[in-house]
Amino acid sequence: MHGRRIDGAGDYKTLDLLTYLKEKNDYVSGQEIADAMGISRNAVWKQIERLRGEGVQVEAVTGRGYRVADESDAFGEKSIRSYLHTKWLGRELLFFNEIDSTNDELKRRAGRGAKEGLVAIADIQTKGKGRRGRGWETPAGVNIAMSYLLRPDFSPDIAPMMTLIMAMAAAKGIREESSLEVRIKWPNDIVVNGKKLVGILTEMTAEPDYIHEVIIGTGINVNNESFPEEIRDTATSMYIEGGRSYSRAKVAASVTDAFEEYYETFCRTGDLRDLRKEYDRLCVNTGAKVKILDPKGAYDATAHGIDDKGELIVTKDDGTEEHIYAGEVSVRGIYGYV
Ligand code: BT5
Repeated sequence: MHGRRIDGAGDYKTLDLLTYLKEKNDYVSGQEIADAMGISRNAVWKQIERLRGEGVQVEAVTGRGYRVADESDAFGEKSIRSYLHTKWLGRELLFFNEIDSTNDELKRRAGRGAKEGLVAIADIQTKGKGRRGRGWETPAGVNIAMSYLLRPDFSPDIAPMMTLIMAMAAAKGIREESSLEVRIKWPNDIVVNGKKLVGILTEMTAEPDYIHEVIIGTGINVNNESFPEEIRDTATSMYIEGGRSYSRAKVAASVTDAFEEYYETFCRTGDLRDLRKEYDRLCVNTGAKVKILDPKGAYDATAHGIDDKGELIVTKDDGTEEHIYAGEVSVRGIYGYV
């Protein structure tokens, strides 16, 4: 159904040096690396320099060889790849120290025929985008800005469901790498302690009945120690909530692993029937009182979770049931920012 590239994982010659060094977990001589990977000593040295450029601390001891000392701060193509377990998503992975917006970069590449599964990740975004023309802060050295290029074989009305799947993947990946109680605020914000940790922006190019591409962009606040004045009360980071720093490479890889798995489940049916339960479990609105900000007038209701299309099922105080598609939903008394 999808034009996916499924790469074999095991070819030693293309195996990442970082993965190799981590598996060895001890000093390995330059010659041994060169033999194992089928490359020259000079190429080994160049790859080690690249890893160091990504922030991986590679120790070199005369007579013993190389060893990975510390990679917790590393964030780059090699370090992310070394944690990634996907079959097709991110097998082609672009890393940028600085870019305008990872969504915009994928849009440019999609226009030139880039394939489904391409992932772009950046350290800094100079024009990070939020929804409806808003901006997204992506300062140096602390955030993950990550976008996926997808070409689903479904009608364009599935796009909102893909955003919900992204929210699930972000929540799952972050939970796997931390003990943080992250929750989804329907439809797609990720919150901890009532503050926003992750933002998602889905953009689609489509004909009325055919999708050219869907680009899903995710911004994750990982190691931010503080935020600009305007968002200080509403934004948070894994560092602020967890009291320690986290490996951005690991978080990015875990989220991407989770997305591929959820997305494949979604593709089997073209809706969320097999993911609803999991979504509801992660969603902070399930069972909670919500205020529906309907353009025709706001009203109070109780949320029960999502339906197969990702719409929020609510009952009004008079007992009637509604399925909320568009419009904003706020949860009373829980969030500082709504
Ligand atoms: C979003 O918009 O939450 C979607 C953000 C998507 C960002 C990703 S990063 C990778 C990809 N490339 C892009 O260019 N974008 C995507 P929205 O719900 O409109 O929230 C934006 C609002 O959140 C802003 O107006 C600020 O008030 C606030 N904000 C800005 N930066 C923030 C941050 N880092 N953390 C929390 N809140 C932030």
